Amino acid sequence: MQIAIPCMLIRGGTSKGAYFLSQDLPADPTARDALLLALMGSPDKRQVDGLGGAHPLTSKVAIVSRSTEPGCDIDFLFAQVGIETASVDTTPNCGNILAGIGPFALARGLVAATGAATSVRVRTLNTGTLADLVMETGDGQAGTVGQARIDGVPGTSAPIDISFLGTEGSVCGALLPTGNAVDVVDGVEVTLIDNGMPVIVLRAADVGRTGHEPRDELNDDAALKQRLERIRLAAGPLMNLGDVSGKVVPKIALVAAPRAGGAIATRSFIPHECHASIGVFAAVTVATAAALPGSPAASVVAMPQGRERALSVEHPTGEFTVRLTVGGTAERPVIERAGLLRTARILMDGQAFVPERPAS
Ligand code: NQM
Repeated sequence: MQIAIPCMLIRGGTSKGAYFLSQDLPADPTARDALLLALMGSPDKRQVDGLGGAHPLTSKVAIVSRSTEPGCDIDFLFAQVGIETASVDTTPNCGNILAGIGPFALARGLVAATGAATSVRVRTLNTGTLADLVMETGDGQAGTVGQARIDGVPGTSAPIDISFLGTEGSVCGALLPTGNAVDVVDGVEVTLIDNGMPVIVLRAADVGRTGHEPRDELNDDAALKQRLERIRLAAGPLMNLGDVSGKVVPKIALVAAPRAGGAIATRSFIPHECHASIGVFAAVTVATAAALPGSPAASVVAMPQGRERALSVEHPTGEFTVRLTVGGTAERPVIERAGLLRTARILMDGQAFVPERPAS
């Protein structure tokens, strides 16, 4: 016998995931995680017996419900499902999968369209972070067609405008968990920072790379990966994350001077594979690091000035523009608001099947 569970597959930004109503999954986290592993086909390098796409960007799950928080519409729990490991990590946020939450909530009747545009406030349960998603709903639908484009996704599709509220210290408890804009870890200057995602930001040049290498070259660079993992394991406890050997955070961002008219070039690791573009919260966090005087990122950024800044973050497949509202002082800038454009598209709505008793 197989169990059928209502499921949507949605591309959110540059990621893709399986979206579920929380009421359709077990409430007990252990039973839920066992079910998610079976649904995604993990552990298996190819995830051939499940819905996962055999890559960290396509092995993601969203668990969604009406919010229990006054003033919020939707609660969203993000889960990063291991591919070759039987792991389900709910530690970090995911801003790309977040982009698909609006269309999912609308399609499942958790929110109603309010005219040409509909705004949905989503609480990400992983960290308590809030985000406002604005979708085009002139035809009563969202996440189907549209004219917006983002680098890393072919063609155009439905725009989802996202504004974040209160992302500082989402997982680490503070924007700068060590209190410093610069620390030295394993002999390298880094910024240990969390503005929605724990990230170690360092100059690519400081680990002997340009920061402009193609993604495949970096993915084949075993010596670099070893070096970055050493830095990551040493940084984990400094970032209040403890032993991070089994965790997907912190991520790592190599930064360099821009080459394509943007503000800063990035190659990010999530954390063991080089990202095809850059994660949403990772981009916000790198942009935030670049605004900190004296930081490694500040030394390479071409920083726009003013209170409202559009910062173009270059990545292996193009660029990602982060809108920052910057307050505070020149010495101690404060990012009051971060916004950005994503797109999303509903790919499938149906039932996912898992064996009643998964084979051991
Ligand atoms: O940083 C990749 C992605 C992400 C996460 C990752 C993300 C974010 O591109 O907000 O979106 O860091 O594993 O989906």
